[in-house]
Amino acid sequence: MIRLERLSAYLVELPLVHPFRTSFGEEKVRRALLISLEGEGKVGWGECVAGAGPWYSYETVDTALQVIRDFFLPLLRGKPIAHPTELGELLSPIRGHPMAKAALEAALWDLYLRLEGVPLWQALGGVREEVPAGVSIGIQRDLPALLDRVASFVEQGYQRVKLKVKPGWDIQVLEAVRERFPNLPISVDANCAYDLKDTEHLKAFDRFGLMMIEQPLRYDDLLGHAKLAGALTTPICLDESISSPHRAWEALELESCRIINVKQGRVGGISAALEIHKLAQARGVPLWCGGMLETGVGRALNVALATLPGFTLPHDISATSRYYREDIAEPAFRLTPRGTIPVPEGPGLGVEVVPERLLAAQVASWSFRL
Ligand code: OSB
Ligand code: MG
Repeated sequence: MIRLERLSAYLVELPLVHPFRTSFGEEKVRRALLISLEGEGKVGWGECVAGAGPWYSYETVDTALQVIRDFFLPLLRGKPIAHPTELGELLSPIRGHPMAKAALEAALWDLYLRLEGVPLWQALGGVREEVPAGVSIGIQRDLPALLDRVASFVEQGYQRVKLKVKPGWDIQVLEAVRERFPNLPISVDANCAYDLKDTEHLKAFDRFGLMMIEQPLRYDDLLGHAKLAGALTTPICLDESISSPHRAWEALELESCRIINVKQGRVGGISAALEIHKLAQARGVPLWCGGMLETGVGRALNVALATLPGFTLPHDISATSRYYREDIAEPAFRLTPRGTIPVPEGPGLGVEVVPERLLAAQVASWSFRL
């Protein structure tokens, strides 16, 4: 039994090495909320993947902090926990807020496994010690800048590139990149920038031999995606639309997608991600692990998840240096010459938060007795 003693929250800001532009905006600095749980003499860490504002999802770092403080804490107080999978039941009265729940669940798994001395990837049933790395490339100033960027990542050894697209930055982009890199595995991510009325336009993507088109339509439009899927040969992958295991089930039943991008934060945590893994495996639907420009804490969790057998496509898991000059956690993630990212070896998440770096990146912090 773990008696939890303290929950702390740290709002940090890390400047990105390169600004990241998508169809919904540009990020120059990653604002992240880190959660730590103390108990039985150890500390576990979790990262909340909510953004600074409600653009990718309705959650923000501030809404996450609020629900954790006002609604999660009272449910946790005075309740010893035998295993992290008990958290779902404890938090079941709370509707929504998957990213806030996921951050807490991550910290609990990390604490639990540090006490047990077991690495997360092993506890989850991982089957590989390194995962294939892809890289997500934001919308650039112009085509030459994009081509340079793609060339640099291909040279580094990434196994596929994902290009962010939107109306006005799509067909010409694909023509240019495909011409220069005829055999490169390429996917595109629209972050909801198109409409079902754009079906004819989207059909033009089919000739570029893309691995998939990610989230072309609205975040809540499973039916629209099912209709679009019937018109395209390029497989549809859903990201924003898969906000829970139940939504994954609906999407699979409706045939809204042939591939799922799993982000444990978006779906409500590790247990929810494992449920989706089970659903997808039963139907032979391939998964891959998405990213949210996480710090090393969140990335460690993504790497562990990506070792599961159903995660078969290259992930949005890139080297630390692609995101940050200096991360708050150690060791940094490095790309191998094989284009993979190795799983950290230590217990739990397998990375350590460096106190001086946390302090340097910190904007505010809170601490609550449990
Ligand atoms: O849509 O996959 C996305 C980053 C922030 C928010 C949404 C997305 C992304 C990425 C980056 O594509 C993935 C990464 O962390 O490398
Ligand atoms: Mg996406």
